[in-house]
Amino acid sequence: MRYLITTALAYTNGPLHLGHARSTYIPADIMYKYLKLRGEEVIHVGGTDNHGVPITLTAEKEGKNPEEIVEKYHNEIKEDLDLLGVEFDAFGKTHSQIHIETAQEFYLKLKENGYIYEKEIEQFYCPNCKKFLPDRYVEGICPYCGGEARGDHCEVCGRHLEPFELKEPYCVICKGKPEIRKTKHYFFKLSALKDELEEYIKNAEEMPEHVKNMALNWIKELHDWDISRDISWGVPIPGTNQVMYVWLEAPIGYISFTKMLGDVWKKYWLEKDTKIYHFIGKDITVHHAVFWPGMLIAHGSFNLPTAVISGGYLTLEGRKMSTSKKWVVWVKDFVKNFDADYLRYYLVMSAPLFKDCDFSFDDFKNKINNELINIIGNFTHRVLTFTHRKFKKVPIVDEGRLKEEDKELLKKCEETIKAVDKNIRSFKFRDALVNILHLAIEGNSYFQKMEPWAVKDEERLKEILYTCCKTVKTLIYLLYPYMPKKSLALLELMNEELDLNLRGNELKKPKIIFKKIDDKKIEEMKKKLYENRKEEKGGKEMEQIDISYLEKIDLRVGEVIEAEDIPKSKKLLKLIVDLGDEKRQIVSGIKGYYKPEDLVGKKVIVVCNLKPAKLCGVLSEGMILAAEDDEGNLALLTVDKDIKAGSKVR
Ligand code: B3M
Ligand code: ZN
Repeated sequence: MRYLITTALAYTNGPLHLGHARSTYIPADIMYKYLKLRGEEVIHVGGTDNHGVPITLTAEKEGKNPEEIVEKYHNEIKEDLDLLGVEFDAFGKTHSQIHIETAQEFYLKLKENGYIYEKEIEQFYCPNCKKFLPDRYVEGICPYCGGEARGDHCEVCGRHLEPFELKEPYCVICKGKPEIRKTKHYFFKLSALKDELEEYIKNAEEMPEHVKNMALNWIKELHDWDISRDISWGVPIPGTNQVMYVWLEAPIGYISFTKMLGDVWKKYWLEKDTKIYHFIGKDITVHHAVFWPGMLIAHGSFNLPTAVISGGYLTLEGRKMSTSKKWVVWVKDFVKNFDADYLRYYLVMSAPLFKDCDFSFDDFKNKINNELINIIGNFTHRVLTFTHRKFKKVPIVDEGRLKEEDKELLKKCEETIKAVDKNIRSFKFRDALVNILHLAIEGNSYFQKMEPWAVKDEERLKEILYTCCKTVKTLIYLLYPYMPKKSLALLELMNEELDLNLRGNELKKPKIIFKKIDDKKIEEMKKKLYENRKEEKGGKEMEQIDISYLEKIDLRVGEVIEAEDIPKSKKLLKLIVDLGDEKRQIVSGIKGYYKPEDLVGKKVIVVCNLKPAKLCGVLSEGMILAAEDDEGNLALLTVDKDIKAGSKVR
């Protein structure tokens, strides 16, 4: 059996953050290093995704051309991966000759096999810029909530939009008014592949259950796929002046980049007895478990994925990560302060790969200091220093002579090797790491129980330390895929090779391999992160005001006497509020948090002198106050004992 491991091709529109590392690259690298360690034929192929709207938008934002952006971030991404210790046999770019040719050949084969057809569609066109505008190049007013919206999505009410639904659309490049034009697009007949795809998914034995379920759900409603774009940045569709939709060509990169290795690429993509494992983040599961196998089936020559391993999301300090809100930790900033191996350990140990998990600096510090260092670090250090002091080298003894308790620990080593093998091969990276940790716990208690410092009989002492060293060697071997640098550093102290044998070599002078995490660095990184957040929230610290400023705001207690839904809007409710001497109509963005009927009778706090405005076409004469937290919870401000409607708030 041979194995091809691939990792999702990162968009070259920014460097890597901890989320990328956790969902995709670290688990893939563990799999790769492990299989290699076991002597399997395995390669890891990856690279970057250079086409598509995210790239051109970034280029425009940074005032550069797309090539420059691609070059810059391709290199940064590769450096980030090196810093993490992630190794590749081939690392390519989709903006490269080999990829463009491979993608075009692939496309022509789809066409030859009858899976491509033409259809006329309508698209926005900017007469000023003389180009068709992809969805994200058009902005305007959301027809549902009146907020500012992008061509495909309204940020205010969160709805998905079709570009033609936008009111007052404008071109994001020149702000001009686009027109609607007809254009001929190419479609991939995905819907024709339903049965084949279903059979493939059902029979994919190693496909994780949650991926299977997601894929089978998607297959129920398969639509054909518009695969052409009227832009110039991308892989040209042969015989047209359009380029391929980025999701058609990007996965072909897995093949193109394998070709960088020469003729062996054929073994992986064309010959039997190959397992293909795609490691990805869970948001692109359907692309890898449905669209991509669909393309491969339609093409007809290549091996299909054996498994799509989709890692869960990583939140940061309990909140969703967001690069635009600067709520993010970049790989390169992190490894400036902490060992990459500690990150690898922590991200695996925090949660099973398929579950979402949280990164918190304090938890990171605690797990590393109390678990990794206190257990694994402590055991390996004690054994190596003690053995060095006593014998200068690993004493080799006849295993047949060992005592029951020694044999028991050695048996535990064997069992751990088996358990780790089973777990890693079924993508249970955390379970395998727990197996390893348990072996170290057993090792520690054996050391404690045997009290080697009190053993006078030299032969017995040799047996005990042999057993300990063998356990340390097993730990080093099994830890290597998880923490390659630490593992090699321990190996160096043992003067040993990366295998399961003990040679009785001279030990090097012991030193501490697992150093505790520095509190100061944790505090520094946390401070930096939270400062970004402050900046994001209100620029600098909020300005101080005096009381007269507050007096300008007419705050009063109002009683909600009517509340009704505004069906067109996802967020808004229409309220009639009694202010004692008058009644006002107020539109409030609290739909989803309160049912209209539950609002009636509530006393709320109203800003009465706010300029009237129309929201979603409905007049609003004031605003009611509510508190909102970062997790999206919302609560209305109210009075804590009954008081007349109209009472002033001061
Ligand atoms: N470039 C990145 C993402 O959506 C995307 C992956 C392509 S893999 C073929 O996460
Ligand atoms: Zn324009």
